[in-house]
Amino acid sequence: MFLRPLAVLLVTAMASLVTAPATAHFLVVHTPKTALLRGEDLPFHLIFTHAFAGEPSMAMDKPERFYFSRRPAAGEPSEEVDLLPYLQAIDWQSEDSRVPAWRATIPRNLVRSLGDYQFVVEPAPYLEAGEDIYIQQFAKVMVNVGGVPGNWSETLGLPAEIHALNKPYANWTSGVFRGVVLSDGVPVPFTQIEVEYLNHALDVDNRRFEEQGQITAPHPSLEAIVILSNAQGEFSFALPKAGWWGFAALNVGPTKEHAGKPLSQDAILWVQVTDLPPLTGTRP
Ligand SMILES: [Cu+2]
Repeated sequence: MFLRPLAVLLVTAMASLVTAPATAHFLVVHTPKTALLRGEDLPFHLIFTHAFAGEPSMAMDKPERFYFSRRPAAGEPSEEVDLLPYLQAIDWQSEDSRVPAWRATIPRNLVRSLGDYQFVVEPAPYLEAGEDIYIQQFAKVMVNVGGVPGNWSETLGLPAEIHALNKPYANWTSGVFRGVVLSDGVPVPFTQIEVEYLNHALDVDNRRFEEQGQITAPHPSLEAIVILSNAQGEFSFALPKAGWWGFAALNVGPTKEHAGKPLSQDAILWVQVTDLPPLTGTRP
């Protein structure tokens, strides 16, 4: 009886080592624009990588689920639209080799209606051979069409999920983003969240990240910034730079084992940040 809790403790300790800043795996779910004026074809890339460093990337199996959730009309329950048929396998440059990744073009007729679209990727568990553990990152990106509000503030019942308290597509640089870490819908207090900037632009034609990152971090703790949720499972983070910021709550999902090995079910949320444009007019 003593061995098992000890083993769990050891596994937890090892998991925190695995997820130390310099080695933070991150499922990047990228589409160029999340605040749209009208429906248009939406290109997506799904890459299991290291968001700040841009490498190495890991081989990604076909996701178990890829869909969006939207509310057809005010007052109606949200519904899911399966997007798996749009996924295409690609190879993505990772150091000196190429690894499986995914792309999709979501046709504009699926995103014609005004309102919010919560895009979700539920990947298959990934075996991190170096640590002999599985990682499964439930990732969300939200798109809005036309500025009409929708279901952005709804949770979707994922095993590991970040509940957005701000619209992830409507953030000025320096604004504060807030969220709640959930495990099967229940807030997780004092849990670790990694915050990473998508530091390398996607070169989609050559299926690689651009070599030159935008930020050179003077210290590893500024590459993957680690914050904790508070006693209510909430966190906040001031967004210092335009672009994409990823939030990853690690090992919060309820399922802790897969195929006889430890499983880390992580929650990912991507937030797009916009610079304030040059000011015009007279100050009120
Ligand atoms: Cu890693």
